Amino acid sequence: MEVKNWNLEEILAVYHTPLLELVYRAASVHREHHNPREVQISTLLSIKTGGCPEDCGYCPQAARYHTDIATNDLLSVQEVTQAAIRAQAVGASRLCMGAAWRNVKDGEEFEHVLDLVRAVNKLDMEVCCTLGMLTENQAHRLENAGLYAYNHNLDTSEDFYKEVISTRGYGDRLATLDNVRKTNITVCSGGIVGMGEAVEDRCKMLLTLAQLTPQPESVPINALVAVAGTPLEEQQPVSIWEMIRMVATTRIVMPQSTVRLSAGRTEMSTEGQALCFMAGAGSIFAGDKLLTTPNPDMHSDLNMFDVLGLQPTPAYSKAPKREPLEEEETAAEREERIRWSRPGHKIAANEAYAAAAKEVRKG
Ligand code: SAM
Ligand code: DTB
Ligand code: SF4
Repeated sequence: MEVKNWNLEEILAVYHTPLLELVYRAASVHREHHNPREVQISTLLSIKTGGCPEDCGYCPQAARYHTDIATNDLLSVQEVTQAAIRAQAVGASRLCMGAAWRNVKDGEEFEHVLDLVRAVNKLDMEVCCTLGMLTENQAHRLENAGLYAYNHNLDTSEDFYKEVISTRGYGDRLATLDNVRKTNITVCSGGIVGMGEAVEDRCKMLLTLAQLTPQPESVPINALVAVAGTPLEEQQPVSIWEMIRMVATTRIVMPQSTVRLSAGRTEMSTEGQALCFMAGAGSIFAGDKLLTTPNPDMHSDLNMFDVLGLQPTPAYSKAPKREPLEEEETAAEREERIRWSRPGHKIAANEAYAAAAKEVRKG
């Protein structure tokens, strides 16, 4: 299929289309490429929580801020398998395992993650990981273990990113997506709305994603969950109309991608979410918790599916399952000299919140 070559002005024009016309147009594109009756139920599982060395201004898992989350080390194969089976029993066909890491490091912990991937893959669930920055070799090892998708968000535009994060660079995010692309793992990359960014930043992020070849198979759209103790705690919840516009614009600009209505649904009514599904959202995260923050309870989501006449998407409807492969013996030893960048510029809010957290710890 020929992919349209978008520019920023065109994407902005789509975003600013009168709302009902925008939803109608997005719904029409959605129907051409996806089954509008189906929405995938995905489940998030934090396999390693908190204590992260990064300074992402939105994130409750950054060790330098004082937030009220329970940290934990890597979950066992048994704990993950049980969580996956529970999720599958209520209709989930995809499990996304998240780790509060800056990047994947070779060694015992990565070997354990490969075991987790093999265990979930055996259950015939689409297995996704979000583990931070990833080298090409690590991507191949995850591929061999049967990983179906890798999530690594651009979060926002390159310019606004610098106002939110100083410990990692936008170029490294893109390099990680490129490494994933060198494998058969599908790419999942999107961002967050409501961090104080301009509409132009949202559209610039969509432009960057749309220009990837091929475009990402999945694009999660998160509404910021403003968590006490993080530098973005004072951000006001983003309006549902902006979420609908963002979902619809994503759908139009990347027609084949699964648009994932991700964090922030506790603030959204069923009616608001219905318009997001109409506008092309094809997945939700279900279960009481996202990684560390609350999510609507399963019962109310199943009720929403009932009211809206939606069905959960079965596993592997967009790309076939792959069986795990034997690893080449040399794979783990192949030398890679990756140096991830650390821009290290000053972000006043991040520094103030880190300093305040230090005081709390002292006291
Ligand atoms: N540490 C890895 C990384 O940053 O790539 C993986 C886990 S990280 C929690 C995954 C994504 O969750 C982030 O890129 C961000 O888009 C999203 N996220 C984190 N905190 C959030 C929040 N408070 N509200 C909305 N989305 C959030
Ligand atoms: C994504 O885009 N959103 C999910 C998933 N990918 C990893 C994460 C949302 C996290 C929300 C904050 C929390 O619960 O810690
Ligand atoms: Fe760490 Fe990821 Fe949170 Fe950033 S978003 S602080 S990298 S867990």
